[in-house]
Amino acid sequence: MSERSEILQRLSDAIVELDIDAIPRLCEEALEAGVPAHEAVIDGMAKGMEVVGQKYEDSEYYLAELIMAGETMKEGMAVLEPHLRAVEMKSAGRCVIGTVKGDLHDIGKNVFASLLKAQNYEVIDLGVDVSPEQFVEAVREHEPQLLAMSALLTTTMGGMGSVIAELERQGLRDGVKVIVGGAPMTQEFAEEIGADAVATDAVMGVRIVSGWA
Ligand code: B1M
Repeated sequence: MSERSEILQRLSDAIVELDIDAIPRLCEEALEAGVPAHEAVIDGMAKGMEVVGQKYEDSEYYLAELIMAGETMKEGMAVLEPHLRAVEMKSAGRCVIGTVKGDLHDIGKNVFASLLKAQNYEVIDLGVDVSPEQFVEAVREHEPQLLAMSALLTTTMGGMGSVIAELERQGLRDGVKVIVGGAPMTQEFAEEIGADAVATDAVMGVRIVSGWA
């Protein structure tokens, strides 16, 4: 195993083991070894999150472990976020972003927002559990070029369609590009709700929107 893949594996393992004390040091080690920050997030810590999710499905982990895994990943993000500058792209514009109503998952959204900021986007983050009315109001107020919505639950992703329908109803849809993201997204879903693009990982998402700039 190369040094890089060994470090990525250790990052993933630390998330699975909920090792909140070790994660900042491991992130520092990854950076020192020349691993780009976005790779440490996506190919390291987020891989561990997939294992955590699987353990939760297998009833090996419970809600307490999900919470702890989220906290552990946030500790790692605190170290890596200032270094999320590795994706080379031109761009700039304004983006309104949020996690849809009923959904409290924000780690992936925050990764996407950090990467956008690193590309000189002005990011207006509405947080989690954002209602269609709040999204539409923010689009009216801030007139962004980009609206980015995140959802991790299959039960909440439908809310994205309500936002787009409301933008259309209020005559705001043509002025903004819409990208939807999160693990349960599919191209078919994005087409069905009338989104301009879909991303199941944050780097992919930033590449897509950079192409629009
Ligand atoms: Co929850 N949870 N969770 N959870 N949680 C999942 C999503 C789940 C898949 C676990 C499982 O069962 N395997 C499952 C959803 C099942 C489903 O809908 N089919 C689930 C469940 C069921 C739940 C609860 C219902 C549990 C309960 O209460 N019984 C509950 C719901 C609460 C709510 O939202 N109303 C719940 C709660 C939580 C915590 C709060 C404890 C915590 C979140 C903490 C937080 O976000 N602050 C949590 C966690 C940590 C997870 C897992 C383990 C990890 C998610 C994560 O942060 N991954 C997750 C299992 C999994 O994902 N395998 C799970 C790391 C992150 C970097 O990845 O968020 O996928 P991700 O983001 C990626 C891409 O998706 C993409 O880029 C990121 C990086 O590449 N991306 C975008 C995301 N948004 C984007 C937007 C873009 C572009 C790309 O543009 C707009």
